Amino acid sequence: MTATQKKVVYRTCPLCEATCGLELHLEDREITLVRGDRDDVFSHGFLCPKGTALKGLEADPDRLRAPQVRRGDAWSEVSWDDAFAEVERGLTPILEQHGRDAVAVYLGNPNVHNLAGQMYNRVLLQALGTANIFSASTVDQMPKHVSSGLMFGGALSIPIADIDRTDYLLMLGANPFASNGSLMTAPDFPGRIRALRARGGKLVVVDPRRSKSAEEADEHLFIRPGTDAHFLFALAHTLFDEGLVALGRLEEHVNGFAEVQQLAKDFDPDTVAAICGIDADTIRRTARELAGAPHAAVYGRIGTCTQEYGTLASWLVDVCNVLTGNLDREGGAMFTKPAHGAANTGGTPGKGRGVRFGRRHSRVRGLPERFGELPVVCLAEEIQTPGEGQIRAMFTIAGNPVLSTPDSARLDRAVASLDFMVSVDIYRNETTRHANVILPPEGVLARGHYDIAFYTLAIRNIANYSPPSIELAPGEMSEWEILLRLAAIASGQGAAADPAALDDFVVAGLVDKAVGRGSNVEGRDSAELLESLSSRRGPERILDFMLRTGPYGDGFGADPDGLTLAALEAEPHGVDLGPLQPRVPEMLRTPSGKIELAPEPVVEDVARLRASLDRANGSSHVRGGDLASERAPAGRPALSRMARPAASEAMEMVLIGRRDLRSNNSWMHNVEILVKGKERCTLHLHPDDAARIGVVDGGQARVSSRTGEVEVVVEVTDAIMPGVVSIPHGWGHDANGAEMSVAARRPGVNSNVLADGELFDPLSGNAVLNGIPVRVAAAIPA
Ligand SMILES: Nc1nc2c(c(=O)[nH]1)N[C@H]1C(S)=C(S)[C@@H](COP(=O)(O)OP(=O)(O)OC[C@H]3O[C@@H](n4cnc5c(=O)[nH]c(N)nc54)[C@H](O)[C@@H]3O)O[C@H]1N2
Ligand SMILES: Nc1nc2c(c(=O)[nH]1)N[C@H]1C(S)=C(S)[C@@H](COP(=O)(O)OP(=O)(O)OC[C@H]3O[C@@H](n4cnc5c(=O)[nH]c(N)nc54)[C@H](O)[C@@H]3O)O[C@H]1N2
Ligand code: SF4
Ligand SMILES: [Mo]
Repeated sequence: MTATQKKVVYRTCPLCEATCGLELHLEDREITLVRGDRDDVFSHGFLCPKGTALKGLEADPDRLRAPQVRRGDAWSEVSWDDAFAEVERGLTPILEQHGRDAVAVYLGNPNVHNLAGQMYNRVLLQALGTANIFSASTVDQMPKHVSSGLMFGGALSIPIADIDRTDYLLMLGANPFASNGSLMTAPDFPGRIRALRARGGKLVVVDPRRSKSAEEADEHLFIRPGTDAHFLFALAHTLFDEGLVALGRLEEHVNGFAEVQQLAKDFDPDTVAAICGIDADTIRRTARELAGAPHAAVYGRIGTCTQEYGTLASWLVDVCNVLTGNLDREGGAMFTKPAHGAANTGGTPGKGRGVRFGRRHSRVRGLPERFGELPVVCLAEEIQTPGEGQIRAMFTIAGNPVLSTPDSARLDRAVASLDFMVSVDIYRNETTRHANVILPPEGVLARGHYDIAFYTLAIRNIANYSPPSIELAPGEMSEWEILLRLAAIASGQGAAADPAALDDFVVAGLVDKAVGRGSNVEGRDSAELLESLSSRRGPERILDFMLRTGPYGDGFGADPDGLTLAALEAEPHGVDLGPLQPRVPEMLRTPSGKIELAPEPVVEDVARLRASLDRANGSSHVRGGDLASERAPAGRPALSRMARPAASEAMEMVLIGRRDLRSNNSWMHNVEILVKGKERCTLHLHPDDAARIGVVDGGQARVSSRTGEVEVVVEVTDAIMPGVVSIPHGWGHDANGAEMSVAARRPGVNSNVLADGELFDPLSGNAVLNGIPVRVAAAIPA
């Protein structure tokens, strides 16, 4: 018998955007202890309960460890070769008979948390050649990509609030005390907020709920769901009205200033107050404080994106940053310069092609693509509507759309009706139970990690690579290899093709492109560069290449002190490349070389927002029944739905979501230590509303919308606005055929059966998940 191998390793936590450094104590393949890595250059020892739960996740007996094939309702474990052969058998005839678009892909959130997804999904997408690409982005941040693309010329040119140096943070629709931050990578967000306040700064939170972040703030403004754009426009109006606009050094870099001034005229605080529920004096004072603070930043997240005016709100966040001179300024909202490079660090500095939209449209509803993908609100109809181009097969990669996306009862039926489905996933859950083949990747410990996505959106320039902590177990396959083998099948090379050859091909393509133009290896010999990468394979080889050609890279010898993957391997606690630096105009990639403050598609959509002013003013006395009969048109839920019925009737309300510190969208509810204790999937209901409906704390309410109905446990709390209810998403683990035994014991309900696929932000195609019209009643016991 060999002795137990004990070791301590340092890894970046892959579970959320905060990128905390973990210190893991291992015995052989098992995690025995998780601690925050005190020497991590970014997180300095911070971790949250999910980080600790990595131990339970790795050990979870329900986590799939071998490929699964379904015949009817029966699942069996098969070898990798058999699994890929099954994929080839299922996929090939569909591609041959019905064409490339007959196969859809849905990419879920964990893809942005691992190297395989970041680097190899596009290889699979290219091999498939389908127009039917969907992802969690259109139930999340797509509006921010659209507004940033239009304003700055790149989907990922997203301004990041410089919270370590700001004096005033206006935060809308985010609850980093639960989420640990998003589109703003800042490990120990809570500590950074406390530091902001300790140095005399102010945090203002705008949210229909008094969230934990709101409790920790200097000021909390309750806002009616879906009215952030109105509120932000009223701030801009006040800035203009009171002569508080000061672009500073941005002046020469901005187009469209006069147009924004003109647009803001209609949104005076007195008009807007009635709509957003924040009084006019408070709006004016907030604008003055924002303008008066030496350094200030406006930051909006999920609550401002997943709503009816998601793109307008996302745009206005940055309009306010520009108008107060805080964009691209220390302590304001700045652009990260990531070590692995980005679209805005390559090519010609200061100018670019900008973004182009709507090259394709969805078949059934005609919704335009954004950045190569279609809105996920279209997925079910594209599966269910017969005709040329109908989706008959689907890949889901690290996604659980049956819980995560709107009208999920319908989507569940649609997915069940597919001719063939393949899931790359670690669980058999509500979505993957419908697959014919599930291909589970290796555990977290057996893979290398580097946060490509989140070091692009971080409050400092950070680079930190975690090598695999253990070898692949016998029978395990790494996710990048799975993706390449699927790509080989999709491109007709067959199930037995060698993924190594495809990997070589991918890298050679990247190198060729870089030597072609606009990089620190321009004009160099491709073969020489490939040779110096040749000791590595898979994601590590590509990462090394990216780092070396990135803005701090060694340029393959051009700068011997520059970054390489080897240099990062020598720094297990990461490398801190410093605070964010001003980057305008160098980072701009708009055709004009300017910040486009009033991009045309946005200006057009302002008309819709302006129309809502009249609608709201005309309908502020709407009674309960009126809204039930008024079927909201696409992209446009009715604005004012706070009407009150008599006691114990169904009440018209609006539904929003929330996150809990111990959850991770839908997929970590199978880890015991995260779900034990009090019920978390509850309906938050204001005491006044509870009294009207006739339901008490701990009772059951029935919540229904146009698309579905749930019965849910009520938590009466004055932390939520009257007229608004909240249910967290990612629950509803009672599906037949799923294999998540812990989650099934506390299933909760799926709030997305209530989310209406007809409601979306037209500019981005993003789903409306906050501000859904619902009726709430006491559930009558059966
Ligand atoms: N009502 C409402 N709905 C929402 C939201 C909301 O706020 N309200 N939020 C939305 C947001 S922001 C998001 S990002 C989406 C998330 O939507 P999805 O990405 O569709 O859902 P997740 O719950 O993140 O599911 C992740 C899947 O990946 C699997 N997985 C985990 N790790 C790995 C891995 O390493 N490799 C592979 N291959 N699979 C893995 C899990 O088992 C799970 O099946 O939900 C959205 N839905
Ligand atoms: N613990 C935990 N952490 C997570 C996740 C998780 O599921 N659990 N998911 C991760 C993912 S994928 C993401 S995208 C991020 C999201 O990170 P955040 O954006 O911080 O998400 P939430 O914590 O849901 O906070 C959103 C807030 O918006 C409020 N809100 C709802 N509607 C509106 C509105 O119309 N206007 C305004 N102003 N506010 C509104 C809600 O009440 C809520 O407090 O979190 C990530 N981190
Ligand atoms: S905050 Fe996010 S990155 Fe940090 S330990 Fe928790 S889950 Fe991991
Ligand atoms: Mo997300």
